[in-house]
Amino acid sequence: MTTFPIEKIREDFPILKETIRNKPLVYLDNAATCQKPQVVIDSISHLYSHDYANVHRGVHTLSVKATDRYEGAREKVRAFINASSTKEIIFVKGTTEAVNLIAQTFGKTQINKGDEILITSMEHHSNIVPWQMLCEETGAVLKVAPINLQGELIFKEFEKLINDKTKLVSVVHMSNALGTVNPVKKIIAIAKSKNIPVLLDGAQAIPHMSVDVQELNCDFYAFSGHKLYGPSGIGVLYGKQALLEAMPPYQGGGDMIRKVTFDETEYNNLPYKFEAGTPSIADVVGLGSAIDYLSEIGMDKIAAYEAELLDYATEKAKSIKGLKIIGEAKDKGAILSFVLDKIHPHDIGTMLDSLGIAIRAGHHCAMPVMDFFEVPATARASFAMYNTKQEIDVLIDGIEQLIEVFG
Ligand code: C6P
Repeated sequence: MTTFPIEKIREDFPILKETIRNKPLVYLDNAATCQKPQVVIDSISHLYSHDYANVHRGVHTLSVKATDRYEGAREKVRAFINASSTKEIIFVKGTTEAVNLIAQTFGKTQINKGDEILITSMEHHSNIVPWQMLCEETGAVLKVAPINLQGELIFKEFEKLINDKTKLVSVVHMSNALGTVNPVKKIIAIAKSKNIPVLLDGAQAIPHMSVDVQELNCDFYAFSGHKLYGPSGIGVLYGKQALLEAMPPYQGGGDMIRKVTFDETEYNNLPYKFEAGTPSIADVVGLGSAIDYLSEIGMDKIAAYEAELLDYATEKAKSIKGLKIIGEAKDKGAILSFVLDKIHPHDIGTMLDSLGIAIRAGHHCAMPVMDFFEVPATARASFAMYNTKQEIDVLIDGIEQLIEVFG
């Protein structure tokens, strides 16, 4: 048993004191978005109350203060994922925008007719659709590496799909629908041996484990602030400097330029070349506070605690007759996707809500995963560091109750 400061952590999240339908809230929809600690809420409020102005534009004191806080948060992100420079940290709206940015810039300039982009069959739609759109525009081909019935990537098949035509490998670090943690180091090593760049969709991995982009040696890493205890509407694209330098801008406008005439425009240095327009200043600052908060607790401690939660929940779930877990990879993050005999996942979600338990029921924006497992949807309980075994007991009791009612 780890000595994880769970009581103190729960105190830090005001929403956890809410009641839903007269029951204490049991929030198990963290893969969709997670709740915010008071320090994040306060940092946004403090910025707007004391330090707010536009960034990079004014010589006045408030603008300098706001710019310092904005750029300070960029340095926090850099340190958190161990990028070698803040030039490699691009603020975007979220994982979805990060993948689209790569597709529309790197993709449009480096990927041509007949070239191949390799993904896996456990991807979120955000790591499928932007590539389909690019393939439609360029005539490139999307290749999909298969998974097995445990929800693991079949590495041998993945390896076979890499060839001279592969121009990008883009894979999810941790699956939102299954919880599978992909063998990303192995994936990157094989891609690198053939000089193929790798993009990791880190939307789910980032809140659950420590991520070191230099150690991983990935070329791009994308994640969303709202799944990392930070605000929604902000996310990060990490990219290796040399690749980012060579890429054209994503959008045109203020801040991404050095000089504009009607004849031509000279683009700004990294990272600003990719940050057109007034950014989401307060959300960046809030994300910086979330990173401070997590760093103080320690990502390794969080990972160890959540592994205990997942083991506990998995064991209990397995003891329920008629419950089938979807996604049983050996290496798995804190996500429990399941179906029940004869009860539709939406009914599971609605019934659990009446007990104050928030889970997600649906296809989780991963329809091909549902097709593979031949289910229309799953019920998904996803855990965060503020969840407890007692809450898992409430979930398991709730499932048992609904089996009695519907089953
Ligand atoms: N998954 C879920 O309930 P955005 O929406 O841009 O912040 O993140 C998109 C995204 C990309 N990749 C993965 C692996 C994800 O899990 C998500 C978001 C949420 O599972 C909402 S669909």
